[in-house]
Amino acid sequence: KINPPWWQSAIGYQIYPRSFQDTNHDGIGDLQGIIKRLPYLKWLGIDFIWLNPIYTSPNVDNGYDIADFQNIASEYGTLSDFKTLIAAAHKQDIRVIMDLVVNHTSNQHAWFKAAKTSRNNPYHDFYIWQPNHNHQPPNNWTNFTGDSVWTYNQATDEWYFHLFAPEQPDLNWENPSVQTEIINMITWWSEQNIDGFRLDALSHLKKVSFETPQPTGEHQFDIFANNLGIEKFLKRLHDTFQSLHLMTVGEAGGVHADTARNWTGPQGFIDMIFELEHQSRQSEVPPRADINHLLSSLTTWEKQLNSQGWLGIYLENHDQPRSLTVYGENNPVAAKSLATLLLTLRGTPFIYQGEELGMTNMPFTSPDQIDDLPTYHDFQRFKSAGIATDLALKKATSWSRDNARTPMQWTKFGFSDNAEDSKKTWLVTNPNTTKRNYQEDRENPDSILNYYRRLIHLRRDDDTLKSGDFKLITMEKTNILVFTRNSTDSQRLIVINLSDAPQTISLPEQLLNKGWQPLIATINPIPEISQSIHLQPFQSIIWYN
Ligand code: TEU
Ligand code: CA
Repeated sequence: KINPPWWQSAIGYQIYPRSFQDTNHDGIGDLQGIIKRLPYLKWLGIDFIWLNPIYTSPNVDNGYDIADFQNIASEYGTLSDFKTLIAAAHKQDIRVIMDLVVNHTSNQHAWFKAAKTSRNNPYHDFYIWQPNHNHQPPNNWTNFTGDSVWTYNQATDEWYFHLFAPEQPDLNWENPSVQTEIINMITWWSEQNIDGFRLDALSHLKKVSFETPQPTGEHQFDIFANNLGIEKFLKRLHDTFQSLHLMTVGEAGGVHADTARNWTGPQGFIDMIFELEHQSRQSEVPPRADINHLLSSLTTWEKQLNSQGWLGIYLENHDQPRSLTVYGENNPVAAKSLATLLLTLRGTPFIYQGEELGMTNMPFTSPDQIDDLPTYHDFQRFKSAGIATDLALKKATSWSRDNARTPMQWTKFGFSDNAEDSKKTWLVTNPNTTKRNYQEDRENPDSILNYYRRLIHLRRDDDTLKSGDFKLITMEKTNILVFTRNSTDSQRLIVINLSDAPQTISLPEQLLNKGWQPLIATINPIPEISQSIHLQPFQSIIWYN
């Protein structure tokens, strides 16, 4: 038997550096803060961390608009702090992966500043341009932020292309010099001893012909994802990562389970894939995601990738509202059931900072509290449609990315140690930090945090949970998932109730009399295994044999 690569038996933790831990009282999280919390991550049982972008950036999109790929934003610290962080993490056997944002740069990047000055500038062809005719954008495509993909540039009398904000011009991957520059940059980071990359917006690198009509409705963005020809770019990146021994997890919006085998698996371009299909997108008040959609897409991916590829499993990240709010109506027991789902599927689990504390969406009370630009634009759109301020704010923020970005709740003051500091954080602290925070929850054996920790350690020591096959047993009841994980000589039976009602499920004949022993549950006592099992609201259970 070949030993699996390290990342297949690892548990990941996503850090949003801006909100993780402030150490110099400026209201912004920093690298020293991450160093300070490494012992916590060790205690929790984490194997590696993924850092959202910490590069020099004007922060139009909180670091996803990079002005200098090879420098650390001064509010986070220095390159020397970064080296200290890597060394300290490695000393504790915690690996570090960075965010690689190469679909676009900031418009403040030296390349773009040069590119926009003249059609003859050597950097002009680093970006994507179309000539100007009658002051009309070259086509009518809408980008991911809801605006035109085109912005006019006076100096060259051209339009440049951007899938995100106008301050994030897309790189021209057809240009071999762009590829070479990016590969040099990756190599440089590898020399700083990092262990891998999360690849941002990876499926969007290849653009289709600008004559292509844009579909409407749910397929609107299909023309931006996984386009024919992307293989060339991915192959070149793959060869680089492979030669540098860097692990990769690629964000692959618009890639579907049936075609994902080209992406991950033995023949794939990346080690793991972040699929985006299980997410719900809506702006309801209060925000409620479709749990059956979550469970059915996750199981579709699990079945499709069994033994042929590897998923990065996540329920939260910096782009999504808090899972406990959208799937669990803020009921603390639901957080434990969500933890059970996250940590028992086949794939590498990624915990997003604060998820393990049961952090919830932020109850925004004023438009000044909004940071995320798309959220602010939504708010203005609702207002100009005549919706009253209060409701417009609720609608714009119920699904906002800001919900996941509020400061980490270490103490009753959030990520600060005192009341004064906690008043001037870059983004508001959720007021429920007074009741739900690390300091209190670590001492409470029944806390969400301690349930996470037990489950994490259980998975770490369990080869069947780490690498056994996934087999769906049933999903026929609303908001309930039953599956097994199977290795040659052992099985795990996992029952997850994500409904707020008591439920009775029936097990198929072939699963009875298997010598099941209870392992852990979100609520005790654990019922006996029989043809029918009664579950309490949000009760989830793991058995082993
Ligand atoms: O998000 C990318 C993203 O969500 C889209 O590319 C997605 O594939 C598409 O909406 C699917 O329909 C990443 C980061 O996670 C996000 O924070 C950044 O704002 C964005 O890229 C731009 O860099
Ligand atoms: Ca700071």
